[in-house]
Amino acid sequence: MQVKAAVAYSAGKPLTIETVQLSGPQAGEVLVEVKASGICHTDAFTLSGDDPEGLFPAILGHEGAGVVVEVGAGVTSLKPGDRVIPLYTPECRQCEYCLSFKTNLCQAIRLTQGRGVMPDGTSRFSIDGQMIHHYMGTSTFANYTVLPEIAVAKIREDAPFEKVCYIGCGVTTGIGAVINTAKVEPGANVVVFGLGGIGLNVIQAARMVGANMIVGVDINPSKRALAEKFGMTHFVNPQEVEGDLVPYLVDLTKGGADYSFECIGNVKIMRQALECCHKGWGVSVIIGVAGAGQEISTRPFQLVTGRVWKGSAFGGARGRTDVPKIVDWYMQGKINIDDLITHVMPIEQINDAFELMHKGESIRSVVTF
Ligand code: NAD
Ligand code: AHE
Ligand code: ZN
Repeated sequence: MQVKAAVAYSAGKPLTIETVQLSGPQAGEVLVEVKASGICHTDAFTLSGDDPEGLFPAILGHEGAGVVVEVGAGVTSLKPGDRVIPLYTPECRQCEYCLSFKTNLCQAIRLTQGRGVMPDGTSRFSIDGQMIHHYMGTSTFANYTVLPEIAVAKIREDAPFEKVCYIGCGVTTGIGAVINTAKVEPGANVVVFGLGGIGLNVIQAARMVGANMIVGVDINPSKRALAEKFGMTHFVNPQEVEGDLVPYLVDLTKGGADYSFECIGNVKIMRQALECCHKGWGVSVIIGVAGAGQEISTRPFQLVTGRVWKGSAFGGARGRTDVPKIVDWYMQGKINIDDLITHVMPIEQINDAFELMHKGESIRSVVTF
């Protein structure tokens, strides 16, 4: 079938709206009509050329919501008409990783996903006979996409696509990092670096679980008001701090953060996020994604003296199990998504969405088809 897609032909170039050929779902796959897709910083990261796994040409996008229109042979958990959220972290419930219950990183299709193809090793997308890569197994910047059944979360019928698409990455990542990865407890002091689409969800989850101080750190002062609305109690602009940021934050939190979260993707800030943690027990969670060749460093003494460095992918969430629950939380008014979606635009304007992100003028832009 012919579909409308924003194609990334090469690193650092704007996306191009094209008519692309999409072949139907094979056994174990489903065809989904994508109704809306958020734009996450990770899409910009891959488009920039910094992603070691970045492949071109590709159809990016991993924060979508839509409707199943066709299922391939053997698909049992989904049917045409089901509302769904594509999962870049699938949940097969059979692999060693899923069965361990120690991680959400299902590895059933990770290899082919990283190579930009479906589990059978081929792509469903092409343009004039030229193969186009899938991205993160989801490729939601197209009005139709094909997904493995295990990479699809079925959600309730009344959930609005333009809002719940954000649960496909940013909301779940931020909230899950607090609840699943760090397991922040009531009364904890939390420091959040980066008040964008991820950091603000970390803040709303920290408030939900009853954190005491919620310190937000960002170089863009325009993020302050919304962060306060979501629960931030103290704002720190590193550019206005005299001297080193780390001792400033340790002082502010009276000994250091119980939990810190890096939501930027900057390895220097990851170090600050670890080192502002409380001696003896502070836990720092890396969420930000850093480019090829970047490495983190600290004095081992920081760890010897009890600080813990952790990472979190998709908020530690098991997608098919947890995503429908987070959709319910939104529908019940337990979490705020509406205020974080600052821009909605047709797919034709997708390059404007990237520009708004780079200028720091959006939290989440959502494209519709
Ligand atoms: P975003 O662009 O919306 O937000 C980034 C924020 O960081 C902005 O508010 C910006 O002003 C701030 N910032 C930039 N440099 C800073 C600095 N030096 N000091 C303080 N603040 C600074 O991005 P996002 O969509 O929220 O994504 C954040 C990061 O999380 C990205 O690296 C993204 O790739 C990553 N991410 C990871 C996962 C995961 O599963 N681990 C999921 C989604 C996103
Ligand atoms: N491909 C990159 C890493 C990108 C990355 O870390 N992705 C996160 C999700 S970011 C969503 O916005 C993730 O889930 N990682 C786990 C995984 O298996 O990819 C690289 O450095 O190679
Ligand atoms: Zn993302």
